[in-house]
Amino acid sequence: MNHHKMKMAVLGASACWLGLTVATAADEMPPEKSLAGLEYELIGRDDIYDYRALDSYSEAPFLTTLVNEGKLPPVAERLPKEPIVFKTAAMSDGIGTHGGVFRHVIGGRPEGWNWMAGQHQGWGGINMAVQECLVRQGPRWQIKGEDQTGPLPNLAKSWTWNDDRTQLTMNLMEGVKWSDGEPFDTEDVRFWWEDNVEDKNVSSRLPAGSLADGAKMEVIDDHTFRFTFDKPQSETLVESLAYIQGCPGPSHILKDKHPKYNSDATYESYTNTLPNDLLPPVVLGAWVPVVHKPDELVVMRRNPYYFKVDENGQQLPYYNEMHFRLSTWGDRTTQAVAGTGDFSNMEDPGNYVEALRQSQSDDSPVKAQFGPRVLSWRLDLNLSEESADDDVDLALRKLFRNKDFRLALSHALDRNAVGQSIARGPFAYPYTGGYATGSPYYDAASTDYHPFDQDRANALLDGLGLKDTDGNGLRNLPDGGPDLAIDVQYTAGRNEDRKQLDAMTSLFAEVGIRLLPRGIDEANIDTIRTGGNYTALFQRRNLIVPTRETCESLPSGDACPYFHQPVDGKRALLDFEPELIAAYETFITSEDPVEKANATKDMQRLITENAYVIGTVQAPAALLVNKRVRNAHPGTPVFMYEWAEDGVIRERLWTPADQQLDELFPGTVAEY
Ligand code: BQZ
Repeated sequence: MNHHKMKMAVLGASACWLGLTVATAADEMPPEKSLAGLEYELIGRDDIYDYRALDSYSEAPFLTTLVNEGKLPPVAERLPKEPIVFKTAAMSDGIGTHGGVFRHVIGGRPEGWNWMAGQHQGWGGINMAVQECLVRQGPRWQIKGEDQTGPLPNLAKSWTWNDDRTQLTMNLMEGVKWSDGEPFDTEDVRFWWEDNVEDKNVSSRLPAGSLADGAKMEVIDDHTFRFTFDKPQSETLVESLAYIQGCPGPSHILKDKHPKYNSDATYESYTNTLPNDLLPPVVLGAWVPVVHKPDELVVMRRNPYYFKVDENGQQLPYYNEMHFRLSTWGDRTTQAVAGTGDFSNMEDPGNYVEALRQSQSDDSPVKAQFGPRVLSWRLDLNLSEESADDDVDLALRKLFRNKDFRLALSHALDRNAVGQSIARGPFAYPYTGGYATGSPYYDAASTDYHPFDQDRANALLDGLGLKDTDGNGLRNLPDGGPDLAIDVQYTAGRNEDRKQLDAMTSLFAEVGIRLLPRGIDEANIDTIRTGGNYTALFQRRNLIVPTRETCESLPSGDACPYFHQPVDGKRALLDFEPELIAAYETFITSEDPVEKANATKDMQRLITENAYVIGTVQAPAALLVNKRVRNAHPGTPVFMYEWAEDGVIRERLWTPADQQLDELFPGTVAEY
């Protein structure tokens, strides 16, 4: 069967120069076989939680002791007027009981506690255990289609639009407190926005100007604030205020450290003002870090001020303690399968066969079930000419900015071979960029596939005048330049990344291009990515929902995407980037579902036709949760609107008393 569909296209400049007639072909994606086996019932948007005052509240019993000793105010005073109330009917195992430990294993290391300045806490659910955000996306996987109108509320309990949708007024929960007992209010939100997001000197996760063109914020009162936009926006825009972009930090701690309020401070000192060994940080999250042993363990204790309860009035979370063993991502799966860890997003296809085999037996501590393909890997070429380090780098970036060059790389990839290099079997499916097939926005017909075709790759490279001038088997940069060698950084600790890079290195060598892979520490890869400090970067990225970590994949602001950043505010856009910017804008501004869907199809087409990134493969993932853990809904996907750590709603997980693990620090909470 031949799926190829030919289409005439405008001739590339290089092809004209050679006097060749080259038609670019839009190839269709090969048929996909899904491995997804998740089953669940869809529920209404308000079925998971609401906001209301209950007649009475209770707390983890050890907290009552602390209250009696005068160390904490009574629970009713620690909770907001109307806490978030998790509904029993939506809990797969029902109302829980306090106590015990939940054990995570992660491959990351906490960078620091100042997430407002872009620092991460080590990923794998540790960021999300300390940060709470204006709205929430994770649990949306379970919401039925007609209720998929936008994000779920969280710190912002409600919001309204003016008639022409140029103003968004958000109402914060009243009486929420930080883990040190100080009030959370609009001053924290103002500080987050004005002095972090909109301050270009701070590497906020929501880069300045990227929420929407000309967005401004004003405070109305202690619990009300308003965004004003240049153009009408849609409900979709509010999604951008979920994790990791819309999560305020403690202004009462941070303001004094910020250069705007402290003349002795610098932006560097501000970013590093909450180093990873300074504990406990002040958080809104369900657990507070109390111990950090580098490369070993982070221990967190329950936050006595957490603003959520169950329908019996029991304050959440149910677990008293959370452990994050600082190991490797591969070890996370190994330990979950062995039962020494409670949770893993199984995301290295190299482990799948063995993990599946072990989890089949009745006495296995975990069960594994695949979701759709949401993991996708790609090579990001740095498209910024302005930030090139030297002449060779500049020559490379000029090539990267050429569509024929990017397409040549893409056609040089035998994606089946790349996939088989990480795991034999049916897991990997080709990926040429854009939305992964598991995304609600994926459209196969708008996806340009780039089949493995070395002749085509060679013709494109020849067309660019890239010849092997010194006869060593590698093409040379133009004008008698050195060998065409591309330095590629990747996360050293991820086997699945390294194996793909090995396969890519030999495939690119076959068309005369050398890849020079350089493994980077998990702790540094993030700063390298967001700072655009690389020639090329190979990594797993999830473009599933376009409003999430948008700057990774789309030109949502002047300094986005990360792989095409300006220098001193200047950059030369590629010819299709304005169209991509327009498509994203339509997506966040339009209220017409058809227009929105077309905008995501446009994004998909523009990204893949132009090989904006060089995608390799995409694979499904499986979530592993220990069977002691209750309320882990069996339908939870590893990733959909957010990672499973958010989607599984950890504050609502529990373990029956007789199966609870011993706590390392029973009877204690963080002390300030
Ligand atoms: C999941 C996730 C939760 C970041 C990180 C990590 C960083 C990226 C990405 C994943 C880890 C886990 O992913 O691999 O399964 O637990 O943390 O946050 O790869 O390097 O920067 O985007 O989320």
